Amino acid sequence: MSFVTTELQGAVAVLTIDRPKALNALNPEVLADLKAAFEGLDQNAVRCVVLTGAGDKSFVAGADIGAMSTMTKAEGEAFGKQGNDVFLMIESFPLPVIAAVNGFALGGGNELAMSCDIRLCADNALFGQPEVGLGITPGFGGTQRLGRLVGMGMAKQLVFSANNIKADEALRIGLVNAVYPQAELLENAVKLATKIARNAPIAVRNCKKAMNDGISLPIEKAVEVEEKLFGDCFETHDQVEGMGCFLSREKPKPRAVFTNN
Ligand code: DAK
Repeated sequence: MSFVTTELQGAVAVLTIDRPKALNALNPEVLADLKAAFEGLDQNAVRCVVLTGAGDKSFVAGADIGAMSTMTKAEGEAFGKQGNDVFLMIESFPLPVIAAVNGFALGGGNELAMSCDIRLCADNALFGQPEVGLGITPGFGGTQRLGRLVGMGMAKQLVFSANNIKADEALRIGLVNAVYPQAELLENAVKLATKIARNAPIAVRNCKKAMNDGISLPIEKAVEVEEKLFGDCFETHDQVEGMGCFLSREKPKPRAVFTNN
């Protein structure tokens, strides 16, 4: 029995964190299953991933407070490392990952959503970093990714105050890209993923890598990263087919299998 299910919808994989009785809170087993679910995806067949939570109440209500409450310093550190390793793997996963935030995204839940490339949410979503109220700092990247996404002033306000924000405020500050009625969230996430999945796979992967790798570099170095990944697209099937079809006014033929040539 895994705490994460995988469902394929064409070239889109929908991964669902399935621990609804605990509002999908992250314990070491859930984190291990999440890692295994990503690692188990066939990257030749899947072109985009949607990550969501089971039930209609919660994406992820945070790291598991019960599990953390009895941890020693060493265990806490190991748990923090396990979470950070999984979230870094998702952030640098070759395929785009869309978080479909269907309710609570608190603490580790917000941090998980922030390790995805794109966040869409339901109108009942609630975001926040409540950790300082529990006597800890955000431990899965919250002190680092929130400021990068919404600016340091707003991130500090959210982290220091432990205030939760609703979907409309998350949209206003740029934490999410769109808000949908709860019942329409997943279909809209899959629709966007399907649109992404139809584009040239090498180009999409290289865009993600260029944007992720470049963000922490000075612009002179960042454009070098872009040049390299731009150059990598040439002589690939996608580039030859994409440009050839534009010139001959044909529709590019979708490729069933990803190959790096
Ligand atoms: N952990 C464990 N169980 C949780 C949980 C959580 N985070 N959130 C909810 N649950 C469980 C509840 O205990 C309850 O279980 P039962 O009592 O039924 O067995 C069940 O889910 C339903 O929850 P409620 O009955 O409380 O449901 P309500 O609708 O009344 O309230 C709520 C929903 C989300 C407002 C409430 O459950 C809540 O406040 N939950 C905690 C939210 C929270 O504080 N999340 C942040 C957790 S801290 C680090 C590594 C990681 C982190 C930090 C450091 N290092 C190692 C450095 C991350 C920290 C966090 O994420």
